[in-house]
Amino acid sequence: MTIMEPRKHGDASDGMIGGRQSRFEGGMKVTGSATYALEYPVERLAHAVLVQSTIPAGRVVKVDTAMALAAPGVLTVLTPEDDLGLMTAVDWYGNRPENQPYFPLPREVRFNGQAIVAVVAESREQAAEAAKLVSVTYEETPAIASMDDPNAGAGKVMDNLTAGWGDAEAALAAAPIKVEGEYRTPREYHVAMEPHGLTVKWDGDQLTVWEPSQWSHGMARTYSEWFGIPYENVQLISPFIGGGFGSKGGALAYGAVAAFAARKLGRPVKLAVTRAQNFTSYGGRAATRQTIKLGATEDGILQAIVHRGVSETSTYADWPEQTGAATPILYKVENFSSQHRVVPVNTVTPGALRGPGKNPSSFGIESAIEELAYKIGMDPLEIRLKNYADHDYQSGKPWSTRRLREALIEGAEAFGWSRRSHAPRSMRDGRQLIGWGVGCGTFPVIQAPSEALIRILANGRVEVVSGAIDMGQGTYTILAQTAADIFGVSIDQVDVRLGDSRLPGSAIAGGSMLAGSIMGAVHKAATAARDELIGLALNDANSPFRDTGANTLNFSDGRVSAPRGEGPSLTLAELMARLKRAEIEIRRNTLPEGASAQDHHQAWTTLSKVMGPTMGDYSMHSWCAHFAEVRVDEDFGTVRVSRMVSAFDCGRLYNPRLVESQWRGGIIMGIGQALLEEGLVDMRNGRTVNNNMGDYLVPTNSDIPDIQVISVGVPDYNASALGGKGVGEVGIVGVAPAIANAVFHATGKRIRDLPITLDKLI
Ligand code: MCN
Ligand code: MOS
Repeated sequence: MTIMEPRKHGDASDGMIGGRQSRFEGGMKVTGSATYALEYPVERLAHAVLVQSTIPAGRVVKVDTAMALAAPGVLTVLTPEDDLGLMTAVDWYGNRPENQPYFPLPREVRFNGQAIVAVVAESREQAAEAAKLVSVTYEETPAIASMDDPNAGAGKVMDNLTAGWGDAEAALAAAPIKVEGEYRTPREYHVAMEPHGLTVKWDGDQLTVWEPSQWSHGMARTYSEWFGIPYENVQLISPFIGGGFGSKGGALAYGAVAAFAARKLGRPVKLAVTRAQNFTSYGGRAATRQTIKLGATEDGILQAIVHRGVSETSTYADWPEQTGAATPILYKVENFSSQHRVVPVNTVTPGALRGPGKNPSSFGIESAIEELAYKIGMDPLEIRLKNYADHDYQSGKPWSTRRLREALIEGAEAFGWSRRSHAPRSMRDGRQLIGWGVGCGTFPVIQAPSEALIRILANGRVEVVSGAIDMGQGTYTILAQTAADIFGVSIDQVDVRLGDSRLPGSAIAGGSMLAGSIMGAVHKAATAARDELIGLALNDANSPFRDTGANTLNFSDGRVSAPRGEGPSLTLAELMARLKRAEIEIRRNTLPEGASAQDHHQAWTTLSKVMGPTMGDYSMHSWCAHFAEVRVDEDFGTVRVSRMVSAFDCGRLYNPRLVESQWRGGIIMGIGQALLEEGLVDMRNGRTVNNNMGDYLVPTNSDIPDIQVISVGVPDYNASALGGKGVGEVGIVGVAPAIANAVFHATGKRIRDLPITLDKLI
């Protein structure tokens, strides 16, 4: 790319940190030259197709494979009868049960849509055809379809999610103003554009896996542990991913099945999970329900928050969708009590979906605070500012940075909030009722170690190498910018290699933690490589800088020169030639000095070295305020979001163009959550009814209005080495309540149950 302007202080050009460089790999993705996991040209490929259970609970008694095996092209059929000889892998934190076998095709059926059989054939079509001929006999047992099932029970309390201070019940009882509401969110799904699947190949005991991944090292570890082979024997390759949103962080049962089949057949295997199968091959966002009671003074000062939440989990693992995740930190409150339970039902274990916990949690608290505002006749913006939290009341720690007040004020200004009339149904445009609503969001700063390698080549190119992932959020681009910045070269001179477990270790592309982590490592490695080059240039007998008397060198405009512009000026290639160097290679990580090899392995392949937002001296989070305008058709009840303005504090932005795109993407998902998305469960058999993109609705372009995004952040050097906070998830948090609040303003109807569909309004 061309550098648009000379570099000035605080005015970074596109290719530098803080510049608006467009996506480094964008052209490859849109022209089809980016190769995805299922597109690798591997010879002698066999194709696996999954058969999923059709009952919600019970046991596979018998699988009749005779007809499938006799079908054309079929190579093998795997069933619960087969002992695949696999071992259970570690959990996210590195804990591993001793000698625990792993059955990716289990005999026990825990949910409808569980993989129980795999058919492998010469072609995908043959495998799919033969899969229809597999006949499964079940012994069915009673099932709980969802937490609304009368037999579901109250579930179990998650002690680690219980929070409290002051005396919330007493303060609530004594408060002159009280509001109480129950807020619900349905099952939601990632529906990334690229469905799941993998291509897998063995060379002896070396396993190569091409699989879309948010975490190449963590997934490689899982494969190595399943198959009892050294970690180094697995290579997980994932340079391009068509979206993950939390669904591609871990290896899944079908991956074990495909890898086993490949080993058994002595041939590479490809397994494409169908769109329908994607709905049950891993978990989406759990359905949630939460009750919030607020106590306040007559002039709207919060006295107490009592929160009780519950989410669905599976019968075999606890995944809490933490309804109390945002509740304690959005407002100043001296008396607080929160509890979260999980209710086991016959579903695949739910998982992380963009903004896990914070997202449904903000729907609760941001709706409730608005109900309080209306009860006392106060402007919803004013009540938020009035109860502004000066520090984190939960941890007792100061905020590292929290520009939520600025977000509320600047967002309101840009939106034109002062022109709002308070009463519901007081703004209209013909038959359309107009509503304006606000909602706040937050997401924690999560820190993790990372590693990176920098190479300066003889031809003057700079390489950045890391196993980190870019699933669309911009990792390639911001790392290229970092190297370009440090070496003072055009971004065209930088190559970035990512997405391979054999490359240096990296944080997961999850929890909005990757950018801060990997930028720190690349910055450190690139600075060290530049220092090494400076050292050589000042001391090497062949260097033109040797006799300049300089003690450092400048790197800018593609040239290396002595300070004050005196003396020689060389390109990187010219300097490398003079130094007779083929390459300078430096590897650096952000682990503490003296970390052991075991520490390294743990750091890249588990989450055991990850730091939460309050583990240091501060409480660190990203913040946002969303302002939504809706238009509700008075006759039909249809809701359209006609305008959004959102202001964010995410600290320093490494690339504002990509950040704005991240924020908009989150907001668009939030609009989908508010108005469209809802996984429907058949209460008779626990089946996911709308397991396709025709019936599981996500927003299209024509559902999305103009979205204005504003940054109010300042660099936060507690949050990360370069001052940025997390960006990828905070955008979705707080959108749904902003829209629900706008719908209330438009219609006078408070919808506490997402999505806001027209049947709930008329
Ligand atoms: N960024 C920046 N300045 C910062 C922080 C981030 O410029 N201070 C920009 C960078 O372009 C960076 C991106 O924002 O690549 C996201 O950074 P970060 O917030 O650290 O998030 P991660 O890199 O860890 O990405 C994961 C995050 C998560 S957890 C989900 S879920 C999500 C998201 O990213 N899924 C996505 N954004 C997604 N975007 C796309 N296109 N596809 C997904 O599946
Ligand atoms: Mo994001 S849900 O943490 O991958």
